[in-house]
Amino acid sequence: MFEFLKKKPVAPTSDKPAPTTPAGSAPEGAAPGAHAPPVARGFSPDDLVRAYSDVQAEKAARLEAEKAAARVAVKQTLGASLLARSLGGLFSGNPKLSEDLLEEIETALISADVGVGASADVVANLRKRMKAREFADAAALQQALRDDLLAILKPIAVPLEIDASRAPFVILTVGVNGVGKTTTIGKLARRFQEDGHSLMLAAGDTFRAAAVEQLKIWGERNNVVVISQGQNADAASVAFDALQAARSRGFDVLIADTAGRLHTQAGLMAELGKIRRVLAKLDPGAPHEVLMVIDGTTGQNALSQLRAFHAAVGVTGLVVTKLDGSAKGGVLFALAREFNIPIRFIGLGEKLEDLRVFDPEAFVDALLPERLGA
Ligand SMILES: Nc1nc2c(ncn2[C@@H]2O[C@H](COP(=O)(O)OP(=O)(O)OP(=O)(O)O)[C@@H](O)[C@H]2O)c(=O)[nH]1
Ligand SMILES: [Mg+2]
Repeated sequence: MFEFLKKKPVAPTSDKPAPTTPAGSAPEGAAPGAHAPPVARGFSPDDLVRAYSDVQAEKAARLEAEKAAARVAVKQTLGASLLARSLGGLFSGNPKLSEDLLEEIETALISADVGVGASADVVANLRKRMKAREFADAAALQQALRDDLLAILKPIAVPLEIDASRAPFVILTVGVNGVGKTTTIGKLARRFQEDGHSLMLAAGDTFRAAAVEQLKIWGERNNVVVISQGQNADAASVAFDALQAARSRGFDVLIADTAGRLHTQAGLMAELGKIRRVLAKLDPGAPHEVLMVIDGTTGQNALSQLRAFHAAVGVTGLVVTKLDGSAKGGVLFALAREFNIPIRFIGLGEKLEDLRVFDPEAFVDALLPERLGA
């Protein structure tokens, strides 16, 4: 990032006080200065404007390329899901329009976690239009199904934007055990770094020593500062320290990990509310994003999980992971219909690039056959 600035003579050094790491663990080689925003002094306003446009253009080009790659990856992964296989099986034989076909579509949707309500609505609309003779053939019906499915997802496809005016932009990551929170944080950290944001992590999963280590090791490898207090520390206190540190050291983004917890454990759910309140003492707007990670193979239980987490901590964005596994592919529709909470990313695997910005068109197209057979 800021390639343009890098080519310039070295700017005068910052006169900021030497950074400290309260209760933190700055990894070796992760000099805080390396993460500080570029120093503006020594450059003319024009230089800065040009540098900013360069960065924006670079980011836009990367997003376009990423979108195209994501389309292919989503098709490959979701194309193997139960929903895609069922719909593919139904449509690929170019079936006759009939009530049986509608019932089979409804069964395919319900079986793939779309939810009874959403499935019934979609099919009722298709039935109405079929009776009105709006469809000449199965291809027209499939097109209408595509539009209806897309209409469910589009309102909640809102990408996560880091608002630079609210730095440090605080992301609190929550979810039940083993859904992929910490892995997602690693993937997000890489993404934000590529976007030119300086960032810090808070090891807020204090239940297990291994959890703190997992994040610290990741931070060391990737030159990211991780604030931790070790096992059994108060998670809210870790988050508070981390926000103080991120603020005094001028970081753009702070991502806080939390321990996985069952949505039915009232005490643990209340702890999330405490983290939220403690952060708000330092910055009334924090956390700016409460990102809930949901395992895409969970099925309808995902709805109860989201309901409980939303009540406890006010979820503002979702990541649905493991859509590459035994996920049936439909749970996003059920989530979208019941909650008006944006799906920010989907997880298609364990590698860094497997976290994809949620693109509803790519998603729906991956579930439907490209062309109908004879
Ligand atoms: N196949 C697949 N595996 C994933 C995905 N995201 C995460 N995982 C795997 O899920 C497992 C659990 O991931 P973690 O990131 O440790 O999950 P967590 O939510 O932090 O777990 P706790 O902290 O124990 O609650 C790891 O083996 C990850 O590699 C995904 O999109 N697809
Ligand atoms: Mg974890």
